[in-house]
Amino acid sequence: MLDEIGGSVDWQGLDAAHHLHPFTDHKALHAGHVRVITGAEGVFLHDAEGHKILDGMAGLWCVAAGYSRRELVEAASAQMTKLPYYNTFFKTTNQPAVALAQRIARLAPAGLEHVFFACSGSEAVDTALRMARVFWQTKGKPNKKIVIGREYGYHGSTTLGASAGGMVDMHRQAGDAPHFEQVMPPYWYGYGGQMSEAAFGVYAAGEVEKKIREIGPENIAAFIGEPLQGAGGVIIPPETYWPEINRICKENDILLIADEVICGYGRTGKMFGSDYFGIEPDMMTTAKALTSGYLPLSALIVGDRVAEVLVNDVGEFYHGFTYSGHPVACAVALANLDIIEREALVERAAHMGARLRHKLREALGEHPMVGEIRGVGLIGAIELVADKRTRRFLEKRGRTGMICRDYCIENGLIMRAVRDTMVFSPPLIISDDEVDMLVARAMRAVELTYERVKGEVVV
Ligand code: PXG
Repeated sequence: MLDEIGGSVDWQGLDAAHHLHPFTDHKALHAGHVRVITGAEGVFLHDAEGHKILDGMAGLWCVAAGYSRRELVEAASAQMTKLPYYNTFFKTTNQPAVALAQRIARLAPAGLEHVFFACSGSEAVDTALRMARVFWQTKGKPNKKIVIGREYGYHGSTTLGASAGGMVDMHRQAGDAPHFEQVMPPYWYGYGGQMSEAAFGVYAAGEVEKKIREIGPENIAAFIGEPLQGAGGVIIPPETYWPEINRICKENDILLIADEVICGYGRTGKMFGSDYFGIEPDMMTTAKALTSGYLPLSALIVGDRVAEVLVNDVGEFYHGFTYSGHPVACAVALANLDIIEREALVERAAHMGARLRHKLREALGEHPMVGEIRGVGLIGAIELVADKRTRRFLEKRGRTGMICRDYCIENGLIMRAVRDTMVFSPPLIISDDEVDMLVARAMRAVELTYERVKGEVVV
């Protein structure tokens, strides 16, 4: 047991010797310092060196209910004692999986009534993409295979997920399956030029329409998009964008997949990002906050149009995972949704998010290096720029973000840097005082960063 090994173990050395990390340059990691996280409670993490750090990212956008929730531990323990595992393949099911599927169908927008379980967001995306193509095959349109995604989109790290996403570094490393296309993201701050946000939203949606005309709707299975693009830098589309996408997908008979892996279960101040933005999806991929990250679980929520074909016409869908509908993960998800509903965490995300943005704007809104502070519910971003009047980014994009991220950690706050965009997504249970603490630490980090790069910034 770890505790029995005690304090004499060189965890960092062993990590370097044996542990391969996700999305990591290992040589750079080994030259530096890996932080050993040893515990957590509420919104705080503890590391092996005794630091207590405010987790402004809720892990990786997932720990909605906060750390150290006994209820979730007890739900897992009770289910492990009763039925730790059984599969859902061969004419079997289990009670937590059924109860959770029903619960999710109740929470989801009308017309999305069926749920396919997997373990990760990537697997949910992969499932959605295969299901979309099988849907069209079954309808006698096997050429409808192409999936349109967006630059800076993130849909996970399986080969199909990487290909659907818009991260070019992933495409370059064998994440470039055929039949995927990308269009511009609805990133007004970066790409909006002289257009108003509303006009730019229509313009960016028009790029999807243009792409459809170019490749022909008879070749396109689906459009996939995050309601707001999380990993790409919390890119929040203008409110004109999604209504246009709804229309374009309908007119061209293309399935609309909303990737709700970050937005789902309250992050935006609504239960789903689709509720917030008025998206009318045929399928929604969800994961992360479904269990608050306590166990790996994802749920693809399937709308009636696709479900009817799947159930009545496809025959066997040759797809699934050993752990699809895992009873322990589903039991934890049920307990987690109890917390989210009982503590009104969705509503809390809306009002705490408003408070957080208000306080950030008070603290940093006038700062010469801060171009924009944006957010929806408890997810948001601070754009660090060279010239806030012209929205010009800093030279060597990404360098300043890294500096700021390191100052955040030194000051007891985890924020992620995406290029020079500082992003945050704290647990939905964050309190007033903790919001104030987050803002004070972010402000200090931005000021320290400014001292390092102010030569580049127009005052
Ligand atoms: N879709 C979206 C929208 C995501 O944000 C996935 C799919 C894939 O989920 P899994 O569970 O397979 O990781 C994600 C995951 C980051 C970061 O650095 C973001 C994610 C994962 C890891 C890092 O922002 N999002």
